[in-house]
Amino acid sequence: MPDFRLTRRHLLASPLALAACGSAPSTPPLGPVSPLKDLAPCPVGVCGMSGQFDDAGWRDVVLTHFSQFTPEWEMKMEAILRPDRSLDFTLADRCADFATDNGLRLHGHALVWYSQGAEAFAGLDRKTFAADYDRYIREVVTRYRGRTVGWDVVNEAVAEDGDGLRSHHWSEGLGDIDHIRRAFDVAREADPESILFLNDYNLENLPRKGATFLGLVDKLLKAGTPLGGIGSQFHLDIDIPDGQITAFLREAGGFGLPVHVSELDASLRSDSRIDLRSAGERQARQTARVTELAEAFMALPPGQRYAFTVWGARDTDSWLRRDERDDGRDSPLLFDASGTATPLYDAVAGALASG
Ligand code: 9MR
Repeated sequence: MPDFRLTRRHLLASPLALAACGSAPSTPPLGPVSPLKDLAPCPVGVCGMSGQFDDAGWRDVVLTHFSQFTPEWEMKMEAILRPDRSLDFTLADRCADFATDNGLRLHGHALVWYSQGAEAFAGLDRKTFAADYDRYIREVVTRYRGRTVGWDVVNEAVAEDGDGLRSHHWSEGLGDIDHIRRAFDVAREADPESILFLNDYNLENLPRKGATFLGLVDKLLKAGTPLGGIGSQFHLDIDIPDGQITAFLREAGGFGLPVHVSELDASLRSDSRIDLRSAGERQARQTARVTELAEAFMALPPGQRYAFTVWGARDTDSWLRRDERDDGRDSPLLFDASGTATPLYDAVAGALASG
């Protein structure tokens, strides 16, 4: 059996690694690259949508490189919850079957999210609101019991600017902290094995938000909530100061819980900012930040590395490419439209292989 593992030496000698050091890449990488899932000593995840299951190019990238699957939207209320609060599992089942049929670990995403479920729960008396909230969580988690390794139980609980928690229909109906505790308790009762995550974004980017999030983790644990894992999305800002990602991950790891890099992508777009840097300079910055993230993840004790998940297989699969500001050139992921490795592949492969 040939040994496909990438060594650090191999990566440092590659044109893409040179690009990361500041020189322009001379040629794109040639030929197939090593499967990420074979290089990494931990699960490597990807999100996907049921509409992609018949796309041969997508399947090839996903089944070659990844060992864990997060449904991009089919396990959210938008797919499962009908207006009368009955449940429709058609698409969620399709995703669970895709994972099972292809030997991928399944990560459930997401039970309670401030941005979903408001219409179906509007105008209910408190008793019905609470009962249907519990029922939703119980039925969804029970249906996939034994199939999910973990669930994002509450997604994006912290306020945008990090000043406390968000206010929304769930917090108004059941209380700020109480709706969170309740969701974890019901999920735990429905599935004693699945690891239950609190998941959020911009935690590395806004230290204040990171601190509020970790404060919430602490508070929940002290209150006996069955929170079992920390999910940090990492929709990365490539201009985040050096060291900030490492600092956040180190602190998050301090709880001793499994940590999930749950939705990595790194847009090259500058949006409203005036950016005079060349494309090469921005790419070098992007590669450096993703390298820092992957290395900081690998610095966690092995038992705490739940998974390193990217939010899409190919650049063209990214939600960022569906944004109206997109110019069709953003490359936020590890593979391009044709399934060829981007510089981010090397960044991630190098760090994961070193573990
Ligand atoms: O990428 C997802 C997109 O396809 C969905 O339409 C959208 C709404 O369900 O959610 C996107 O994923 C989000 C994730 O669930 C939570 N963190 C932010 C992600 C990007 O918006």
